[in-house]
Amino acid sequence: MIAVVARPAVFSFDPARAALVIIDMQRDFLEPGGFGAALGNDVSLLRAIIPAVESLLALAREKGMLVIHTRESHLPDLSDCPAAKREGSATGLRIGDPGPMGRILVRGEPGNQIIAPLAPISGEWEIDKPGKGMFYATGLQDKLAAQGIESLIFAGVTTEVCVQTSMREANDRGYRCLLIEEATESYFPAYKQATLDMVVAQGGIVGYTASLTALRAAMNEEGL
Ligand code: C5J
Repeated sequence: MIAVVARPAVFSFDPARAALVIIDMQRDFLEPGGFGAALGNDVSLLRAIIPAVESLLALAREKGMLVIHTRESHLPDLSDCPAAKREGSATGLRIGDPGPMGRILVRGEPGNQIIAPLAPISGEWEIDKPGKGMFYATGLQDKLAAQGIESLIFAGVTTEVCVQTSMREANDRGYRCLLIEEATESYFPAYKQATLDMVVAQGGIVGYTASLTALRAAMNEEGL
């Protein structure tokens, strides 16, 4: 077992039964000229974590851990996009509309691709999710069960939306969850901090958080 110095307490996991989950590091949320920027968000905040997520991904690959990449995306006919989600934005930009990088949040469009430095490689899982959470309408739970996965290490964007929703879904399904602090970000820094605090409140009600340094130190200590 690997023991990571974490909040609110030490997080222990078996790397053979753990996966790294990188949430929604897709071009539309991170690149200038994408959907996120078109909504008026400062994408430089999210871009700042790219080196940390790259390091975390390299660590997981080096240690032979399962890696899962998610994308928030919808089918081209939008049959998996509820009307409430499509109509929900007050910005005037709707899912499926033509955006700066192709149709907004539609599978296969340029803006829906994972950013180049984090591109999945062979053997890594790619999960297209129509919701905020990674378990909703994806079949992921069965795939994880078949693989014997018990612990999930989270990174990605945005902390308070798709990352937190996915962690809460995972927590309800019995997974041990660890969020890597410098590998997640929000367009609203206060929301990131609030989410980190919420996750670990009440003795780790949703899970644990730790620095990448602490995770790396713990994995190297075990001589993996
Ligand atoms: C959002 C996400 N913020 N990946 N998606 O709509 O958090």
